[in-house]
Amino acid sequence: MDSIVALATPPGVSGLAVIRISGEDAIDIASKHYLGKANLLEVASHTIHYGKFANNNQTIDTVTFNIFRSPNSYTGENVVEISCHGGIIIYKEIIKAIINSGARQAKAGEFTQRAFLNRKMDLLQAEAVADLIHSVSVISEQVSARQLQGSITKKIKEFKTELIEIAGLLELELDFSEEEIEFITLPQVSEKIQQLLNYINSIINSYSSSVILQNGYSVAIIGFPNSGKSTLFNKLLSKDRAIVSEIAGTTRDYLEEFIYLNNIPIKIIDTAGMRDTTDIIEIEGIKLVNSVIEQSNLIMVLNDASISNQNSDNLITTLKEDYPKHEILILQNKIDKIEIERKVETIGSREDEQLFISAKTNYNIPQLLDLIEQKATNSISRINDLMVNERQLQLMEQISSDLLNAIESVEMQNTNELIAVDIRAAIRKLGELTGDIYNQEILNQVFSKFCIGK
Ligand SMILES: Nc1nc2c(ncn2[C@@H]2O[C@H](COP(=O)(O)OP(=O)(O)OP(=O)(O)O)[C@@H](O)[C@H]2O)c(=O)[nH]1
Ligand SMILES: [Mg+2]
Repeated sequence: MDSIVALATPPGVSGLAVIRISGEDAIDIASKHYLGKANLLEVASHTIHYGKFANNNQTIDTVTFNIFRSPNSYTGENVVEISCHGGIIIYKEIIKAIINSGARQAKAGEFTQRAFLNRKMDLLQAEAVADLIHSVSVISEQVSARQLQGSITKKIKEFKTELIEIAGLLELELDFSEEEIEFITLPQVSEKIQQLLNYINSIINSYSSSVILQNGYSVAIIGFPNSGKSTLFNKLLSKDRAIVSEIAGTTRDYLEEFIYLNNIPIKIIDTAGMRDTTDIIEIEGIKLVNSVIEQSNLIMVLNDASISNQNSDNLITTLKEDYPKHEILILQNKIDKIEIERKVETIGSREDEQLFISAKTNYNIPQLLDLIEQKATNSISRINDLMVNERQLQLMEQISSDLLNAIESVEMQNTNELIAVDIRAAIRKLGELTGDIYNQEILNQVFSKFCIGK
């Protein structure tokens, strides 16, 4: 394959930058630019060579050439990694020179794609690489690292082997159907399939956890104008990010910021106050709020309890109707404004979860953060083996339905042939999952999410 080159580190001011070249001619191409003691064409794999990177006898930088020989490299091909000084000029000069000598600029994910094509890793591992690069939390990084080691692939391959065996036995019986030999009993078939089905379903169920780990657990602060949303937002972030004022309708757009609780990224979203309005900008803001709620994991309705602790009840009722699946937490704000005697009656009784706070004085804000942390932690508790992405989810759902069909087929006492059809369909999709079966479309889908240089 042709040789490709790209910057493997982020561009910008840094101590070092690493340029990676991969392909049959990688070492030949690099050696044309090396001024130093060794003969790069003959040096052993996994060795580092100090010297100058030169172009047309002009030194560009003092660098090291790190040599990896096929098949013992990331891509499985000959690989040279050139470590040069950081910055924005040097690496460009070096890449330009390498391209002039016969390599071409790598596309996004092309190094990892070659690693996959050379069987250095399967598709689930390749996807773990992308997840690792984009990891925003320790937990997702740990799951991706396990995935990269191939533990899930091993499990899936075991299940696949079992299914192939079952399908084989079922089909074999067809040849002997006259003699009524039974190689495997139908209850055995059902039980085996059920085991796999349970595993696949547990992974499907962990999808929402994966999404939360990747994008953050989203908490939307909703409420009437002036209830103190931006004040609370700033308190939760511990900085003055949003404008606070006594004028209703201060926040017109929405603002989002991340905090980390228990290593989970939490996206806090401050929104425009919800009310009937004719102000065109405010209407747009309120429309946006709906799209924000749609994507949030927790709705915190902030009520100005100094008006009344039931002041937002209409809003809460509407939210419950419009978003029946969303979790709602009611925050009774401005508790500092209420005298002690009234507090007792304000607390009242309510079936929804509620917390009394003062965004201004910080009253119960640490408790609120604890509560959010608890909810976020619960929401990701299901994740175990895999950071499930959309491609995997779709395949898993199809596999799940094939397996269910197979079990039903057994129960309906269908012919072995018919039962085997569903099992074969599941086997094929398991192959797509790990990348035993692939086509260009699947590869594009997987590798387009990578960055250039990986
Ligand atoms: N006493 C008291 N005042 C508060 C509290 N929280 C917010 N306020 C005040 O309430 C007013 C409105 O606060 P904001 O945070 O701007 O309210 P908002 O909900 O973001 O308002 P909009 O963006 O207009 O929808 C400001 O004057 C705040 O200082 C609180 O807990 N106690
Ligand atoms: Mg505001």
